[in-house]
Amino acid sequence: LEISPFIASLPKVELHIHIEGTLSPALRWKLAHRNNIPIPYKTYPELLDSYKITYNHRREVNGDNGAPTFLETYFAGCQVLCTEDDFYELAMDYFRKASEMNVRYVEPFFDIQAHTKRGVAAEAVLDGFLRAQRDGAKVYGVRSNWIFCFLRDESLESGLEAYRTARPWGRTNDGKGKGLFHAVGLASNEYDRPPLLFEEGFRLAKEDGLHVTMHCDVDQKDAVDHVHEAIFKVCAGQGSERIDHGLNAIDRPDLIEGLKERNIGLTLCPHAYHRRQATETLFPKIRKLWDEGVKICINSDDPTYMHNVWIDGNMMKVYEYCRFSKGDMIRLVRNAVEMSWADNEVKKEIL
Ligand code: ES4
Ligand code: ZN
Repeated sequence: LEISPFIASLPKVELHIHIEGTLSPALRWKLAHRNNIPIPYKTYPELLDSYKITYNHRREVNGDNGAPTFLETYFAGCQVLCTEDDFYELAMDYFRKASEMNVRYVEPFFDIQAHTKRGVAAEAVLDGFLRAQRDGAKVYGVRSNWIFCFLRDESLESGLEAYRTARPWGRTNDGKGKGLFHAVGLASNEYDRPPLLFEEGFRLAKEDGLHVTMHCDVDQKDAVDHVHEAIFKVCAGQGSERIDHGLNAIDRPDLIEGLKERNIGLTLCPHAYHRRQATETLFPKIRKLWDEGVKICINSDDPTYMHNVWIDGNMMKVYEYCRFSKGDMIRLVRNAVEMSWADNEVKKEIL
């Protein structure tokens, strides 16, 4: 699908993008050589070819054919990120790309445990992103508030330790934080890892005055149960403030009602689902959520690992396949502003 001038010029807000999922093959190649990190591709074209494959979320889908899963390829890409400058460059590359797409405001996720477990200092990750947060706004006019993600396939204890380490970079309600991140999320492999396992992490973050969101990815095992927990159970029944994906809510009226009643919005990533669902199956579901009055916005997830489809390509898909009007598309961006955790003064300035 070619990006239409209307979609290209529309001001945009991105609320569901993993910064590590924006690592371009070019930067990965450069950093691999700069940091002396071996990568399993002898030439740059071979590396490029590896991005054309659609990897499965679970090994069992094709039997164990030795192919890596999607998340294995994503974490393999992370290995070249070592120094503060690497994290700065990763984020600045993204902010440049965002400004080219008329993205005005972003809430990027970061997976600090993916880096500390390789021996990278937490300070390198956080200071690199902090510098990019400031320079991205100054140089490219893209403002950002970041989201610390717990890796849900690691232990709760590992997540809590990462949170304690990162906490001085958060916008905590003691007023002492550096203001990089203002929310926590939950990412990585959710197989048998329901949101409630991380309730203590969410509670700590809430006590610190941070916002809370969590992934409930599409068609995972127990998907509707995870959505139910995210709406009704996490943090003393207050639920989460947003859900990342959450498309399976469409299968149950009580979940649709819960989302509407509690004004919990879904950050959808259409192309991520379109990789495995037919057009005629997927887009009517998104259209139905919209018609039911569930608050949704359109995002890109891991664009460089998803055929290089960014937020503009994702918006183009729903514009075309959900038959949304131009007014609907503007409403989707307004939804993103409302769902965002920007300060009210910033919200007024975004569009
Ligand atoms: C992710 Cl596609 C996906 N699912 C879960 N966690 C993630 N982190 C980055 N991409
Ligand atoms: Zn995601």
